[in-house]
Amino acid sequence: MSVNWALPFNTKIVPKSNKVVDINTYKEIHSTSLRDYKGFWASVASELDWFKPWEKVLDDSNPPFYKWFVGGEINASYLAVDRHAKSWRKNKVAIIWEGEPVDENGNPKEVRKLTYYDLYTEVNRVAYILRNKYGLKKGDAVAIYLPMIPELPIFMLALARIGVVFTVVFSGFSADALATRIDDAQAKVLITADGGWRRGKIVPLKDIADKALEKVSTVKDVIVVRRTGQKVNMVEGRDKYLDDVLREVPQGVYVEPERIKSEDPLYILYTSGTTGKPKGIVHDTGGYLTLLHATMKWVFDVRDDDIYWCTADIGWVTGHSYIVFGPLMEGVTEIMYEGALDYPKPDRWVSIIERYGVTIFYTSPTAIRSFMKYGDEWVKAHKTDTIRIIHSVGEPINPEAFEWLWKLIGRGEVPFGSTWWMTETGGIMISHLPGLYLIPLKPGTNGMPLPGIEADVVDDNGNPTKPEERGYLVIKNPWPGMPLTIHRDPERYIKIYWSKFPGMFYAGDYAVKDSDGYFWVLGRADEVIKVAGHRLGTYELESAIIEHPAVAEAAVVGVPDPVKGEVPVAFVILKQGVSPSKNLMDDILKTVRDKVGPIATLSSIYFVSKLPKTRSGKIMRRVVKAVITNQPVGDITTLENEASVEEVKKAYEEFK
Ligand code: 6R9
Repeated sequence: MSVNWALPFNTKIVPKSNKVVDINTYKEIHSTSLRDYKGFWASVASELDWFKPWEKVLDDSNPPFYKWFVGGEINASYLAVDRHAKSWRKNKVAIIWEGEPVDENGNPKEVRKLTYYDLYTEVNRVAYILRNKYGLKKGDAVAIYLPMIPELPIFMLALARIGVVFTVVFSGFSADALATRIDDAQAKVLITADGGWRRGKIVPLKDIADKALEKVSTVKDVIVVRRTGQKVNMVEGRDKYLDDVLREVPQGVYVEPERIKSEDPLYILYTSGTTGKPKGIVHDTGGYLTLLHATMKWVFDVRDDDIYWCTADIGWVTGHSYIVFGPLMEGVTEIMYEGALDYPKPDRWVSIIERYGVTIFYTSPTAIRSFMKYGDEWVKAHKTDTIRIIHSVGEPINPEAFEWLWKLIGRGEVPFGSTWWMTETGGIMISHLPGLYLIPLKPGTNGMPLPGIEADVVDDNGNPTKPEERGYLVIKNPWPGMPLTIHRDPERYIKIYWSKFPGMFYAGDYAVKDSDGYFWVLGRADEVIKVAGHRLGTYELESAIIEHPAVAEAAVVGVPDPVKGEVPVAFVILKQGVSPSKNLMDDILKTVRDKVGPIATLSSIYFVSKLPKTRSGKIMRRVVKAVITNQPVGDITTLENEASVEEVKKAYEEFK
């Protein structure tokens, strides 16, 4: 294959597809959908199976606490399993799962294939114990801390079935992070596993969970899934293995799915923000499922003969929406894997594509850049011509990474988009739409807002920016899938998202619209960083550093990284009398890993004696970041101590 690299900037690519339209046609379709966006979304929602139809499409009497499809009754578990189990899809494979350990030939030792009927049976069995043995009911909350095994979606669906709100905590978070989330959600039961496999090692989830449970008082019962099989501490009367509990379940149990009100919560997912502890984003049921249904069709164009693969972890929103609820609701066959994409060999990901004949591939720019680093040969050794659609998510995609994957596995012809959305939006908002109308692609862009979604880029005063001018990304209309609130903190919900620009949802991202009207999301405008696509608050990392007894103050900023997009670096002021050392550095790194989790590894620590601050004493991270990335520092009239700028620069350059 001869590859013509480096497409010029802003190249328009017309993929092979019968859905291609020009941008003006799309703009017309889009503005028509907005003329009556409530009616538009109502027509999408009517494609779902409701137990009872809604009385009102949108209750907007108390903004920004919007309620979609009020009066309607629905159940996510019913949509994801019962419907298929009762149809011709009964014996269709829902989930193909492979574990991490491999045999001497490099093939996965464990592969589980669950049909829709298997999934239906398991969800009912688990729902039965949750309701009958543990007494869980509507209004209760449960926390889930599991690795990527089929029991994770099974528990999520079982809880949704009986109307119990759950919060999934990513298995790369620490005991402290788990405890904070359990406590905020007031979870009564914790679902975990003995461990999970990651890069040849066992992540000791039960041990971590035990530490978390020392700090919280709400959890009365713990259910442990046996995965890795090592001995773990089981607390009498509190902890039980799932297989032991399931043994008591009568054969063929059926748990009637609860009739959930559309505006009732489905789950809480914690995410990082500018300041303070992580926020519990609460998603509703009817609106959320409507957006997922639309995006599965428009963005992924799923069909019954597809093998769909979203490489995210279910611990993040991408996994909730596009591994669990979206694909299963649509009845697709999907891949789920444990471990890493490049372990034990750099080509694990392409070997999965080849082994199962993946047709739709949804991944992240960080993953693509890490594959690139290993070289093309690993990819070329595998058959990937089943691929027909690619999308990426989590961070801006650089044109080089786009082009590399598009040419190597997309044969330079398949639709390939970068879907913009966030935990708060519930599902995809800005994207190319291979299943609906496809505008020409451009490497690096996000494309256009979906029909029914009024997104825009505005300046500091909330006015639309001119083409190519940087501004803030906002959403101007309510949309199905929007948050209900921040759990136990509605004031914060208003303040963070709805106060910067009255009447508009502020996403916290910088973006531009180009002269064709395409959206390009550039990155966060706040103190959030995306490390390998994972969302972290610099504030959380700083709070962890400050817990170290030798540290007086700390500022964390994200700096560009060729693979991970961004990595966190810390500038630390030590307490009087403490001198910097390599040991101290390692010790601070360990503190952060213990407090937040292995995903929060600082890439470097620089010791300084002062940090740029405002006269009121606030650390100016913006200035720190500008200095070390060689950008103009901008307005520093509020800076209290100019010498600090030089010091940060010096510390960074000396140790770089
Ligand atoms: C789904 C998810 C949200 C933040 C968001 C933005 C960044 C996500 C992107 C993207 C550019 C894309 N982001 N997708 N930036 N292009 N296609 O990632 O949710 O973890 O809440 O992060 O991720 O900065 O604000 P979440």
